[in-house]
Amino acid sequence: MVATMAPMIVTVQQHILEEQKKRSDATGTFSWLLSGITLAAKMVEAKIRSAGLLDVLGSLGQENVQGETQQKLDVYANQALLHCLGMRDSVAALISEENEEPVVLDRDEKSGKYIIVFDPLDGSSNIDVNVNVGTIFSIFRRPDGNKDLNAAILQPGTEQVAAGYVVYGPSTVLVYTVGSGVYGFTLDHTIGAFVLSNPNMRMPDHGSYYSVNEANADSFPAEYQQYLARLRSGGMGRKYSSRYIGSLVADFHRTLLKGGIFLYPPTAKQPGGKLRLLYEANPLAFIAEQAGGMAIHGNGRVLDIQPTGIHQRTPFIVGSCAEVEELQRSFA
Ligand code: P6P
Repeated sequence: MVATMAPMIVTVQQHILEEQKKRSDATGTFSWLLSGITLAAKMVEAKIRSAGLLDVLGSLGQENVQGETQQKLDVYANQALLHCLGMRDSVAALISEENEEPVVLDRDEKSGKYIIVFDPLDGSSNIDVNVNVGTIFSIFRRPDGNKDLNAAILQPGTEQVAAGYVVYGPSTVLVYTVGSGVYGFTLDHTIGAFVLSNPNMRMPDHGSYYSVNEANADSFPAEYQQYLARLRSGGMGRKYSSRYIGSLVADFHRTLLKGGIFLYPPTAKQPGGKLRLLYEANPLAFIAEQAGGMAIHGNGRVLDIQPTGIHQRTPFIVGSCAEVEELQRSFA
């Protein structure tokens, strides 16, 4: 009796190594970096899974650099990522939503080759009501010969070499791109590894959902109000439903899988938009475009924005080409 092989599984580590082989500058450093992210994600996931049983729910009674109340798990997730990535050589700097300034690890431009930007736990206020939350990351290479680390940190999104997110939900899914397509991996607890579950993810050309916080609608610029009115009235030739979870990674993941559009326009309270460019909009825009979708900030492409600060915000509209192009025409 010939033993049958278990069905072939591909872990995220194996997948990254395969992707690395396709690249002329493959050094293996990059896959080592990503393994730091997947390790931190497993640490965070373990805490979230048992959050109700441990004293990790609720707030710490202090605010982060954004002036937002820090949840206990925000701090834990941030420490996990700083620890796991800080141990990786070749990292020049880590930029986190939770840290006012970059954490500089290696100023030498010959050894400190990568800059990693992340939102350790986006949507964390939803944890206490058991709603999906996520980790978002973006990786840049430090330009050869770069002497000004700050300039290397403030590169436009087009310069990202990798981006991804982990959505902690009914299952824990890691989605990433290194610029040659988008791949999804589901955490298999029986082996403790992220296993390929969504090869070559494509965003549908159009969808039937729109996702926006309607409570802010009265203060949206006119183009957005007119666009949403057309969506609601079937003026774009199809019926739409509204879905808004209020956790960016969850709203984005649904849009990636089902199509449609997610919008966080300028509002009276946040005229420059609420979502952050470096560790929310850029990585998700890179993934959306790699999957055949689009991401704009109004009349321009998110990835083209030249950052001026590590915590700057931007209006963020992402989704299927049909829906995003229709909005973009309003700004022409
Ligand atoms: P609002 C969560 O706080 C977050 O940063 C994103 O995850 C989410 O998309 C957005 O804010 C929700 O903001 O103003 O609709 O509650």
